[in-house]
Amino acid sequence: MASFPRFRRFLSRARTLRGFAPLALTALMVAGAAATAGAQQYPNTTFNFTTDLNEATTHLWDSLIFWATIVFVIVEVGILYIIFKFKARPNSPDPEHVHGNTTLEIAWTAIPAVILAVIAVPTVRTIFMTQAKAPANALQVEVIGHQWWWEFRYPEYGITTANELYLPVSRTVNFKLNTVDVLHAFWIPRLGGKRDLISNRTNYLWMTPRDSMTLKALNGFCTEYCGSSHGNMKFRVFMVSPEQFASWAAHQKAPAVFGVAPAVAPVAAPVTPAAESTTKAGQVGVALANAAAPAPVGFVFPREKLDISTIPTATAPASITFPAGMTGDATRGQAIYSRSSCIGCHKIDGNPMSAGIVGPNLTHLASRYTLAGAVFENTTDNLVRWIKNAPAMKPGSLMPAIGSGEYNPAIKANVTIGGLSDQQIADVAAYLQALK
Ligand code: HEC
Ligand SMILES: [Cu+2]
Repeated sequence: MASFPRFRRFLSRARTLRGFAPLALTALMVAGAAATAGAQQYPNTTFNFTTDLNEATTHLWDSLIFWATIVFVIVEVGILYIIFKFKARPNSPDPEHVHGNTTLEIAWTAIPAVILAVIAVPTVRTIFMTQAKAPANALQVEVIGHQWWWEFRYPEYGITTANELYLPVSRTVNFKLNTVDVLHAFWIPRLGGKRDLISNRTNYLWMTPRDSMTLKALNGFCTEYCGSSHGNMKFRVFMVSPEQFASWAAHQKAPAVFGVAPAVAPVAAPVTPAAESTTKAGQVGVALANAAAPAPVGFVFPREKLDISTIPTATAPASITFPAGMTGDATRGQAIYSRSSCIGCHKIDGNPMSAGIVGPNLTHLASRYTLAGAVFENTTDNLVRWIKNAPAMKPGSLMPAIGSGEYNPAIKANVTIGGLSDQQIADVAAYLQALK
């Protein structure tokens, strides 16, 4: 049995550790402060209470950590006690040899089994919750993974867009996850759990963002390695009020306004000569109004509300040169675009020539903040360079180099036939920038 003097020696040794107490306390306080500052300092932290989904998983995590910490402390104290108490000392006799101890063995099997069983209850409950079917009135958003960008469709609104997701707060959103090529995984850390996009299979993920998320800009990521630009396959999430969402959706749903022919006046029914002049005048008025009416631009997430972490910082490589200050002409650009390879890969609603589905839908490109998997800011400088040589901007990009004379890795040669001059690229960029 433990002799009392030995225990006192143990204690006196422990006392020499007292000097470290202030240090340990400081470390604890720093850790605590960091955890509190989490949301601002770590914009992509997952431990939030911003949706029902992450509330459930964060609670589960917190309670598991709580119980695990208690177990950890008990075990560590036990280990330290035994180390000090039973260590070999001068003249101590050989320890007693034992062969098994049924009571102990049952205890150290049963206790962990009970702990695991207890932990399993909230775990399984949370798993069932996150795997359940979404409520029927949820907002459906189809998420389609492409190497290396995201397609988002809102079937309820007839919208197809890319890399930037608008979500109304306080309505459940049900993501339907598919991929056109390899595996990807969809993750918006601030809103909760990630889920894989698997070939030939449909996965779902749903959550209800809280009101407090209104006007927050968040980051989204691909979290399943999917090839050379996996790290460049990001997206943005703009949390908005239901009214703002309705305004955004109404505008996104409408075709691009630039370059769309004014509505043709209906063939006039036979009219009496007296009425004719006014009718004609009215028709002319209508046609002019259509041609000149400023495009009603729907709600766009306000720039000043963008979190700093959602503004891309990547810059185009210096190898893609472009004459400074060269400006383009949107009308000319529309014509060039409409007879270039672009139309085979991109869709612009309102431009009947442009019906490709290989690349992102460009109908309202100018209402987006980012380009190419949210890797670049949507600026003129980046846009012209992207059109000129996308693969040099983003390794592996499935959009080919289009600038005349640029190296196109897809064909291991420089672009000749069909290549665009810098002026033509500036024109095309001006056209795309008119697609608000
Ligand atoms: C062979 C198909 C193909 C052709 C041709 C093509 N693109 Fe692309 N484009 C893509 C793909 C794929 C992407 C997505 C690349 C990525 O982000 O990895 C893309 C991305 C873009 C983007 C960024 C869109 C966004 O939302 O991030 C713009 C702008 C663009 N293309 C414009 C053009 C223009 C203008 C032309 C013609 C001069 C053109 N593209 C020709 C396939 C193509
Ligand atoms: Cu990926």
